[in-house]
Amino acid sequence: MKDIQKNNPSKNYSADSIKVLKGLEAVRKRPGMYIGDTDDGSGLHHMVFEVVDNSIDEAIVGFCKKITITMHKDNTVTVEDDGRGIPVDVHKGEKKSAAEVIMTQLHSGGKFDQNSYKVSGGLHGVGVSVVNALSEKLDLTVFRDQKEYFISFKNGKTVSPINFIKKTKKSGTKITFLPSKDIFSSIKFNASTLHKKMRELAFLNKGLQINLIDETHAKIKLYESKYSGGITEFVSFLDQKKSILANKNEKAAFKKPLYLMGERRNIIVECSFQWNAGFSEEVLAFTNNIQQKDGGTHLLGFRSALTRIINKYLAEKNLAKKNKVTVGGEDIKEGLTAVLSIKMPDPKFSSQTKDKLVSSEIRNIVESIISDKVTIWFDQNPSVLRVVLDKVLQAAIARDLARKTRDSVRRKGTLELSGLPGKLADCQISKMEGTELFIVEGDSAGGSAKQGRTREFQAVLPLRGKILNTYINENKKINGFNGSHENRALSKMMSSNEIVTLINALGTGFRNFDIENLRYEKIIIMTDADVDGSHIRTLLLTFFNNQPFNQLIEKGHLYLAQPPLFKITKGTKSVYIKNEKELEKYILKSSENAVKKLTKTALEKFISNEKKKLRIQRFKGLGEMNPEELWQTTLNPENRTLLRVEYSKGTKEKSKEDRNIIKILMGDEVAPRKNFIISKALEVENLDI
Ligand code: 0RA
Repeated sequence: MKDIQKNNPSKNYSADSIKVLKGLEAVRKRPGMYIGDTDDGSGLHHMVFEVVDNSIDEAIVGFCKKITITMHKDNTVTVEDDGRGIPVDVHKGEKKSAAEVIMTQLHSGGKFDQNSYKVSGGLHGVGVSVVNALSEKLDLTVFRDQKEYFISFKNGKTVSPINFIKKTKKSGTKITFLPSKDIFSSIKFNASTLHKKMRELAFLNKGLQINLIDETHAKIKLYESKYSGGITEFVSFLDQKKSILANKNEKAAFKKPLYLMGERRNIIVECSFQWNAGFSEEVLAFTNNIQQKDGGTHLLGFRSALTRIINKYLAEKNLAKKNKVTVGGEDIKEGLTAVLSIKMPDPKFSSQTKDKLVSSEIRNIVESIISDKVTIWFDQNPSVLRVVLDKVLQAAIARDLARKTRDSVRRKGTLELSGLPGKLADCQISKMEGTELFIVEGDSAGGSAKQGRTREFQAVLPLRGKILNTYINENKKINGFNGSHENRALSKMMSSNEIVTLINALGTGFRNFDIENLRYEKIIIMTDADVDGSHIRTLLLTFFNNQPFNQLIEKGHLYLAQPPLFKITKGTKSVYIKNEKELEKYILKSSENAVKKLTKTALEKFISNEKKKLRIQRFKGLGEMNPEELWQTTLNPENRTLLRVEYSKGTKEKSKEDRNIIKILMGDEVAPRKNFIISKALEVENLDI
């Protein structure tokens, strides 16, 4: 407030500096134009706001500390302040006291004079004379120069000139008015409407005490508003309100909202903001204490400053690139609560209602003040910066995720009317019981499986290439503040189109995962018996190990198919063998008698001789099997072997040990994995490289 005082020439006020523009008849003829709607209550309440705004002007220039508004039983309202008091000296041209001129002439009063600039608000900036014109009765008491003066009006017309009443130590202005019943449909004031506005004004004018006394009921009510924290307290208040409305504790990102203030070219910019864990945005913009619900140039300046700064820090720390996202204004908005308040002479608005600020020079001024101050703030508070960057990144990641899901839904829609992924060859039975989904590697295996299956209860989903490693460290919680860990985890999974397709086929969903919606009883991973195949199997198992998909493991829905590795043909007869061990067993068994006589070393020689007699085919991939072979060996429930995926030692849930091994094998750290491999190297029997 003091800052304005320095530049404020109104201290040298004299009655001469008041310009007389026109009379009040126009106001009574078209009250709506000056005060707002006279039927819905808004105009009626603006009567009070208009008077209070004049007192606020006194507060802005540093002379008024307290404003009291009293609602009386007879519908009159009193607004009293402890400012300098309306001047009472005689206006030379008008031969009336300045107080009388101010109260009876439209557009008179210091604020319309360039020489006695004030940053006054007021809904229409029309001045107290409008209130006088629309009041059946108005009493003005001025406490100034140790004297008390009184003057009264009826429907805007002076009853008798201003009178000295008595000596006083008080200083200030007291206005009591009764709105005209000829003008307003109802003259009953609403305490909560007044209280809300008074609280807002108290937030916007740090340290100013505004009391509202409601005497209209048997029990007198007092509403006190005074905020030494100003707009910082306003932001905390709005944030709490948001939390209550959302019906959950949306924890704030940092302890106290950030606050900054700066002045450039006679324009004061004040701003405070905070992020919380919610999604909604609330940014209020004010010019000279009046809110612009449609924003304007000041808000544009604020937004571009914030977006620029945050992107600058993200780039410096290489964070956007690392997370493969681009951060935009909408990510910064998420969970943001802000109050932007500027005070400037002669603001330009797009309309009478002042809902949008259009003064063009303001954008750059606000942007540069906010950029400078917020940069300093972030540099001095690196921990706050970290939380902000993390929050914004999470929003960007989640947005990216939502887009991917949308795209996948769209793709689905264009490829198949059923809403299932296009690559899925679904089964015919619609109920879940007794059905199986084979997840196979590559299109050629997919082709064999699609032809070899029993269409009635078996579905086939071919995956193209390798899915990403979706290992997510479940013990890691990121500052516990916005569920960001889950977002990050999901986003990691969703970055693979193959997994989005898989989840769509499963039917469970992922954000609102529900195992009840699982579309198949058995989910069977069927990969080739080579290194790539085992790798893909590992990656799929890693995916199913993540929450919430691990419920499929816990409930026993996940299986591994056991396709054969060898086909042995002896004459016209063929047998399929799972692995090397089984192959040896087969050969030994087929020549059991001969074997009995062999010594251990000659053992091995025999096998290699027998092998030569047989035609042994090693399947390099499932694609090499014809559909009939695949059915006979791997798909047919009568012949096949399936391995059920379980957590170790028959436990339904993951043990600490399981967790640890999964972390070693799939986590980002290389060293523990290397140690594990070295320690197990000697146990390796079948190395396929
Ligand atoms: C014109 C000039 C000055 C003060 C005011 C009006 C004034 C108006 C209202 C209305 C309610 N309370 C008010 N307080 C002050 C400046 C007077 C000076 O320079 O001393």
